[in-house]
Amino acid sequence: MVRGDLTDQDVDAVVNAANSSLLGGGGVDGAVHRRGGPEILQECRRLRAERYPEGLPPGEAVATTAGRLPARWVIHTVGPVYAATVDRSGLLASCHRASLRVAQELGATSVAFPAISCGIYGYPLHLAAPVAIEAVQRAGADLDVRFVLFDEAAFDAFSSALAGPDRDR
Ligand code: AR6
Repeated sequence: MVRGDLTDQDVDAVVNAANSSLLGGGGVDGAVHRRGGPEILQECRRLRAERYPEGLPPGEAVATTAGRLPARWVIHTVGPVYAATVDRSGLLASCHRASLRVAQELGATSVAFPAISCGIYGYPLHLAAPVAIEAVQRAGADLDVRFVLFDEAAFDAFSSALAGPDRDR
């Protein structure tokens, strides 16, 4: 659990909170493409043409080079857009599981996640944090996993979720 910028992380793989188009956007996705450079977009375009003509579905993950980032790979995943009336936590958990699976296939030993869906996609931090943490814990992957939280609110929510529901007793 660290507070910081995903694009600074010196890990094998960083997970990007992308959208189905894989062609960039705002938030962490914008930062990844801006700092990683055009090589990432080039591979994303190829993935769209060859494997995902309709886009990457929410809950799935796919890797590209990390271009000029310190990491070796970017694992792009698409989180769910939050909706108060529909439980999309299964998709959010799936993003984490799928990203870890891709990381292991690549041979990565360390992975950094942002707070997927907690920005533009509107997922409340206190709901997303336990889902994300439990998904990673349950995956039981033999990897060094780090959550990189951009602001204090996100860091606090993820820290509380890691401490668990019994922390105040
Ligand atoms: N490092 C770490 N975390 C960051 C950074 C950064 N550089 N920048 C933002 N965050 P978001 P989403 C935090 O909106 O909700 C894009 O347009 C941010 O404060 O990046 O999954 C995509 O293309 C928040 O806590 O992702 C999609 O269209 C968290 O990262 C859409 O946004 C996620 O916020 C995806 O929305």
